[in-house]
Amino acid sequence: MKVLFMSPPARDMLFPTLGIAYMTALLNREGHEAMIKEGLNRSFEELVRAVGDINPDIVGITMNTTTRFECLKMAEEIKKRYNIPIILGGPHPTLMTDQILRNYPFVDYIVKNEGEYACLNLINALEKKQDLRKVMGISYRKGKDIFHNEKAEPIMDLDSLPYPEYKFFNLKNYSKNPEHPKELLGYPVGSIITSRGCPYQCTFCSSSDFWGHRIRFRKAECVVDEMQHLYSKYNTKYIVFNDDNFTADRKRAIDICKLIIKKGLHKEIKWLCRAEVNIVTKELLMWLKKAGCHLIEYGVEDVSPEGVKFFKKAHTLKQLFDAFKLTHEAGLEIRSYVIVGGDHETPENIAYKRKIIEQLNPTITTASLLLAYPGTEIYENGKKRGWWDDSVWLKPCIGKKFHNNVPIYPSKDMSLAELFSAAADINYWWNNKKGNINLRNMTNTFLELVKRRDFSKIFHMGKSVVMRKMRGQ
Ligand code: B12
Ligand code: SF4
Repeated sequence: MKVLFMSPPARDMLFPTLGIAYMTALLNREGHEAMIKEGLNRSFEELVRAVGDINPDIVGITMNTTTRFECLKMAEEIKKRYNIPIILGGPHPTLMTDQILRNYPFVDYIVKNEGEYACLNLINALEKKQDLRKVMGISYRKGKDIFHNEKAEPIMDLDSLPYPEYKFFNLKNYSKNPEHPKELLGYPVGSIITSRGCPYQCTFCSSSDFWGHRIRFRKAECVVDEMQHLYSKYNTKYIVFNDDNFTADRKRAIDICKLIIKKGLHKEIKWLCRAEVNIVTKELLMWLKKAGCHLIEYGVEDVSPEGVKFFKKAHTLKQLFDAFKLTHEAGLEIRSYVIVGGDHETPENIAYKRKIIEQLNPTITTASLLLAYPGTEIYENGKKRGWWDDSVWLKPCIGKKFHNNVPIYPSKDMSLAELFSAAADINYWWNNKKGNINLRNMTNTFLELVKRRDFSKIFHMGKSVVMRKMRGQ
């Protein structure tokens, strides 16, 4: 079958979308004709018109919660113009399957959770006109009825999957991102995922439910072969490891580093990864540095005992300090992710967070508002408290209660506008201090708010700039 995978229009992306690249590679290996039209730097009209030119048998769109309306609009238009069957996959359709099938008649199939084999089995069954009842991991509409099949088994041997197919991405388009190392701007950027699943259950995250609580790892050899493949075939000199926790198995992470060095790839490629502070050791960090890692991202989220408890983070303050100290000593840069908001959030807690960030001294800090994504504990909490219900996903979430089309989790002691200003303030304060203020990102946020006519946030953004100027920051 001729299958076209698509991502929605985007102006800025850090690296190519792995999910649709994996499925394209698998379908092609299994005898189908799969391809990708990516949304980066393409307009809505360009993407929809491409479907007419390519004339596929079926279109698959990758969708998360923030991109849901663009994806649905694309699906609707494609159906209207070409009457082609549509499959959706990704976090949002997995978590809100029934709602999507009931409300959007132009969506024919949803592939839930991990997509590779479920999608392949669906395409095979459609091609052979077989009964879909036996295809695990999918939901679908038949006439007026909606069917939800059994969940598919997780893929235990991730190394049996082919490498993601990159040839349909313009990898150079990702190379201009100011967040990437300056000396590598202009080189194609690659992304690799070496494990799936997460044993933790942070209250704001749906990742562990989506992929499973047991981590499935790829072998070190296979990971480094993929790096070699990206370098030899695409001249990729910058790679982002997209695992939720790249170092979850310390021995495997060190083995990957040793193999990178053995193959000499550390001289050619720079890379970054994400880790949890309670896992890293001096030895591990030393190997990461030697093997070309330049930046490690830690999910700090909050630092007070109340905050750590609210988010169900697994670390202590001591582990944070120890990990940051060792990481600095290893010569690695650090990005710390922090969250503003939660039942425990107060102006005093924010001041404490800032004080600890200063002591931890990361290279970059990214502070985000606490947003209630579907499938998370905080989303369910909010539902029980009557703050929102599932209908929130059906309409554009505009106004001060929302950010990026997702509800903001309210705090007792701070208004939503104060939370918004506090997050923007931390980002500006720390990143300005470290000399990495990114004008392009600030401008993009501003333009996005204008586009959504979110005047309350524009007001607070402006107010916080004026306040900073008055404080001489
Ligand atoms: C890397 C990453 C990013 C990158 C994006 C890179 C990119 N180009 O895709 C960056 C850093 C930019 C990013 C940004 C954001 N991200 Co993010 N991100 C991830 C992360 C860590 C890995 C994604 C990945 O590569 N996975 C590996 C591939 C193989 O999986 P996949 O793409 O999901 O695809 C599989 C299935 O979903 C499915 N599938 C996917 N698409 C399709 C399509 C079809 C047709 C089919 C059949 C199947 C299918 O099959 C695929 C193969 O198994 C995930 C967490 C995770 N572990 O997945 C979070 C995650 C996807 N991100 C998340 C969020 C919330 C965000 C942000 C909103 C954060 C923010 N506050 O700004 C933004 C949104 C950006 C945007 N506009 O979409 C959430 C999404 C939750 C949700 N309900 O949508 C996740 C799940 C993390 C979480 N903690 O909950 N993110
Ligand atoms: S935030 Fe990270 S550590 Fe926490 S559950 Fe999600 S993926 Fe796991």
